[in-house]
Amino acid sequence: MSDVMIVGMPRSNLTRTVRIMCLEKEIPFEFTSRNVQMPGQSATPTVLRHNPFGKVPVLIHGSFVLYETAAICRYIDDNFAGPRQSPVKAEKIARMNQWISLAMTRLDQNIIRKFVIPMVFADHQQRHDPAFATQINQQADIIRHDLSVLNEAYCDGWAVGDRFTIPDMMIMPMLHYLNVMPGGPEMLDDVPNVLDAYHRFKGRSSAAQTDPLLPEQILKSA
Ligand SMILES: N[C@@H](CCC(=O)N[C@@H](CS)C(=O)NCC(=O)O)C(=O)O
Repeated sequence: MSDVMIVGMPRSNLTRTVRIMCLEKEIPFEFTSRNVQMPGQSATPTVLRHNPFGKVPVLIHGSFVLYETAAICRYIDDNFAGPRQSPVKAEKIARMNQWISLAMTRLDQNIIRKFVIPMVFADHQQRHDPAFATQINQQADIIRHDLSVLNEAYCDGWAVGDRFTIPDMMIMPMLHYLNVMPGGPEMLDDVPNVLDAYHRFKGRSSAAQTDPLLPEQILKSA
């Protein structure tokens, strides 16, 4: 039995990030969704016991409990043997930290929390409300802007040069969701460097092993 446990939801993009991290680092781990809330529901006592903010993923390593995706990824990279998932040179480390920060504070909000989740959970009435459509269209414009910035960053293959590192583990699962939303594939078609990285990500074993198996398109139209 492994002494590393990831607590999360199979379809949570951030839970997927830390599972990918463990796989890329080649460390054995267990993944559990037991007693974790369903999406959109209140945090369960189990999750709250591990994380007072009620969010997943949570890492349990022996008696050490850690929450926040970025902190978990850095902890795994720094404390386990296995292939290093971060660069070595100071400038590249700084660049990696810049993208980790942006992925967690901006991209996750703009793509997942303000675009994917509202569309997936909108009821029939909301979906036919012009104000909702306006809000989603405005959000799509923000995402297009963010993707155009990412496209420059991905000019050498990944967010930080030619190696798959921690920010890619954060960003690629977000793009997986974007790609199954109405208009998502078109947004990705406009950013060839990002699209190419996304295709290469899908070819990785860590991506295949954590695939949330989404339908090809979650919604027919917004
Ligand atoms: N800042 C947290 C955010 C975690 C987060 O938002 N997790 C989502 C799943 S991807 C969650 O727990 N949602 C369930 C809920 O809000 O009840 C991190 O980086 O780990």
